[in-house]
Amino acid sequence: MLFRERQSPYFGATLPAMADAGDPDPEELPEPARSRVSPEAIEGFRERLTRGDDIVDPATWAGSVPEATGISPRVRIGRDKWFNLLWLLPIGFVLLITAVAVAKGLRDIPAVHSFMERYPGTIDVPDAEERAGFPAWVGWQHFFNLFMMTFIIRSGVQIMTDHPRLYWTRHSTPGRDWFRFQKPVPEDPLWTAKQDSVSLPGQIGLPGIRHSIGLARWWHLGINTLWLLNGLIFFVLIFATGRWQRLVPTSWEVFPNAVSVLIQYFSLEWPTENSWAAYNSLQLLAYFLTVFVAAPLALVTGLGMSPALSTRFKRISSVLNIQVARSLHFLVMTWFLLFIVIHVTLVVTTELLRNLNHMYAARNDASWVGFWVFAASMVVVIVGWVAATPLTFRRPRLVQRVGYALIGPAQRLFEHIDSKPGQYTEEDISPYFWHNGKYPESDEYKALFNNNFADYRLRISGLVDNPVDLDMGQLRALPHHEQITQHFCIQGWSGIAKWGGVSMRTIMDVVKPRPEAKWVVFYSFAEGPDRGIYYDAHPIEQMSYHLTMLAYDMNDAALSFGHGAPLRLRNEVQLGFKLVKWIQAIEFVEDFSEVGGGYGGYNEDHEFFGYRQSI
Ligand SMILES: Nc1nc2c(c(=O)[nH]1)N[C@H]1C(S)=C(S)[C@@H](COP(=O)(O)O)O[C@H]1N2
Ligand SMILES: [Mo]
Repeated sequence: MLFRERQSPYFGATLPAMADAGDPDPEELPEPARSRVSPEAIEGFRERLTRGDDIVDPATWAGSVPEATGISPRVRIGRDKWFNLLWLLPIGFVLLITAVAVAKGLRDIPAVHSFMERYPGTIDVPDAEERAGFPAWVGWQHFFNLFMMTFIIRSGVQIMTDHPRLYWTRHSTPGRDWFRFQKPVPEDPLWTAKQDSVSLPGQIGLPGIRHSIGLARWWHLGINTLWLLNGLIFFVLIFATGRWQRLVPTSWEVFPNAVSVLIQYFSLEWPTENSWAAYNSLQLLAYFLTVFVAAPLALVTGLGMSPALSTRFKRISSVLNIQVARSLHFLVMTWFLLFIVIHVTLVVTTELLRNLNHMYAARNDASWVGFWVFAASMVVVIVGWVAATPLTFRRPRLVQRVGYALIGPAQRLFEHIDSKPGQYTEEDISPYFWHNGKYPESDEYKALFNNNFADYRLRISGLVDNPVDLDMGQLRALPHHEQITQHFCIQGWSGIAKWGGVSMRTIMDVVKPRPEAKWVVFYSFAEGPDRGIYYDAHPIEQMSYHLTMLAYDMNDAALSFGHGAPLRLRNEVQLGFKLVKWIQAIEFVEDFSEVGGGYGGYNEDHEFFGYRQSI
């Protein structure tokens, strides 16, 4: 098995946690190589960048990646049996029929009959009249919630298709996924996470096409900030007006009453409703769980996937690691979907007009007013639904800009986290580490590789006092820095590895950036999927973080071809795509607007990613 070979030689052995090599003393650094890098040499790299389009053409998207369909979702049972979830449809149908028969039978039993007389379904609250009815703000918030949910769920599913597997451990080991809608991972040793991604129909996914996670994330994270704001206003208002009492169970009797309602629903003799005044107990529990458990859990599990936060809040992330967070985030979405289906079914089948009047017209009668307001609001939802994907294709830069305006402040905040090493030990190293990206194909790279990088020179230039050319010997002679850290790919997989190399602090001590230098651009030997060399820009502030380094070793062996030989970047507050592999040059710049397409990196230019991705 290939991934066994890639294990650390120490894997499984218990070794003490590693200490940080500490800040090297600049005085002790070896004399930097005499520079042969002229600013022009670096300018040459810029000419080899490409700009990227301002529209999305599905035919040429992401290097003309062909559409790929997944398979029906499966859950793993035991070591390697997979249960196809489509079976839940017939099984669910049979269970439903059975439940109806059982519930009807139960009602004929005298004891059950008296139980249901005792617990009719709705708890009488003495002062319920004070809080009866639905003010207009509830209706508005309900509408905004529903409208935004359509985008959040569609883009969320889209994000998931970029790595269509779920795990309970941060190792993301093939075959250890508990859920997947993609075939088993092929034996191909250089199989990439991008190859593993699947497409969705454009009216389900947002935007649907394969590997469109950059755009999907703007929708997801951007709308999420608005959705959270809507939720926050809702919380403030329900507590300020005392209406929270309609949503929070305050007596244990809610449970027997909920059971009673369940029997009533399944026996098809439905409870008499008076939701204007109070919800029945089952409804109350469902709303309570949705508002006070599922919604906050969606936020917490969402943030649990952030590299910056996970590296900072070690305690929390040891339990809520990225894969647990991602799995729970998916289960929360499943809850929301189930809730929506059942909620809508019951609204329609229990006094539809009265229910619509409650939520859409703030009145308690059976007139058609609420229905027409609802119908108008549905037009807005449908237009939004249908327009979202075409709009994303026509105006991807707008989606990128608005998304960044909404979520950028949080991302910038989380980036100011300079975590110390020591979060993981050798025992934590992943047995399998996914590959990703487009491998270098140039003759120049092949020649260097075949010569074991004897002729390799890392060129560092730009706004520095001391531009240098460093060969592998010189790089290895610089103070050694090691860290065991977790990689967070934007697509959703993760893995822990031990990286050995040179701290970027050491590099900066050698090259001495000028005060004007604000960004550091890393150029690769490899091209991106749309041609033009792969590059990415990082804020200079993060170059002196403890966990920012150039790695030439991985798990105590020289970096392999697939993982970025001879040199790759690690900056642990950022997502994987910013960690350029096969580095050939580094340039210090004032800003990146003149570099490539001007968005801060290859994926930023070509696939509308953000240049800060700490979430
Ligand atoms: N030159 C280059 N570097 C790259 C990429 C790429 O396509 N080209 N992909 C990035 C992405 S998306 C990820 S997740 C990591 C993957 O690193 P790995 O293959 O070592 O896991 O490399 C990053 N660096
Ligand atoms: Mo990635």
